Amino acid sequence: MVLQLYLDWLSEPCRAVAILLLENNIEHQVHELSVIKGETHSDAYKQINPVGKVPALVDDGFNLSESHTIMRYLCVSRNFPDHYYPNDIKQRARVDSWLDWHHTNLRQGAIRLIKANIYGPIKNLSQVTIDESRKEGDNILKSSLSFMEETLSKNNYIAGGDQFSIADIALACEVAMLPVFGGSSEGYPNVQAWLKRLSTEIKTWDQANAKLNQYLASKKK
Ligand SMILES: N[C@@H](CCC(=O)N[C@@H](CS)C(=O)NCC(=O)O)C(=O)O
Repeated sequence: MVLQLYLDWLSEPCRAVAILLLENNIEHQVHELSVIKGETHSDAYKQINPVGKVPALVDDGFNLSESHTIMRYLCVSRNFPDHYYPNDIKQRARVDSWLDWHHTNLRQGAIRLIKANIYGPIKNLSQVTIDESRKEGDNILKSSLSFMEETLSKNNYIAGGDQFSIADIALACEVAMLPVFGGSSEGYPNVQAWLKRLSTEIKTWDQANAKLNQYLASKKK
């Protein structure tokens, strides 16, 4: 059976996994769910991923969640070109380090802005909660983007090397998503140049980001 991928195209970790599959021409079947409509919490989906989040991958009866783990699993099990997840133990550790950093830094800032600006109004959160969340999110994003900016002033790719890795894919998907919930990479020229470079080097970037771009365009109207 071909790989089964459960995703919402508006979700950063989902697009990162999808890009990896698309770039490597790996046959897979997509099952679309809407996070905002709560579709990841249905009993049926919880059979796939009990945590109730996307993405999830099913490989011949083997269910896997967590985007970074899925990406590492795909790189190793499908023997993707070395630059995605290098075999050299130190280069690989550098990629892992940025993936871990992503979920404890940049993503934490994004999560707080999502809470303030997207879920705040939908879930009727108090103004105090919204303001606190927005302030925390802005502060975390500022320190995260500054750290990326400094790194990218020395390297073309976040974990070094001369080609992008899965750490670039994960982080680029997050940075590209920031405007959806009121964040921005403005004022970080090296981050913006890196994102632009990746959006051309990743051949399927536009395909994977089509729904996000549609959503952003509809918000501008
Ligand atoms: N650490 C997880 C995060 C997954 C995640 O937060 N997914 C969100 C969409 S971006 C989700 O499914 N949320 C559904 C919910 O929390 O109700 C990963 O990298 O896969």
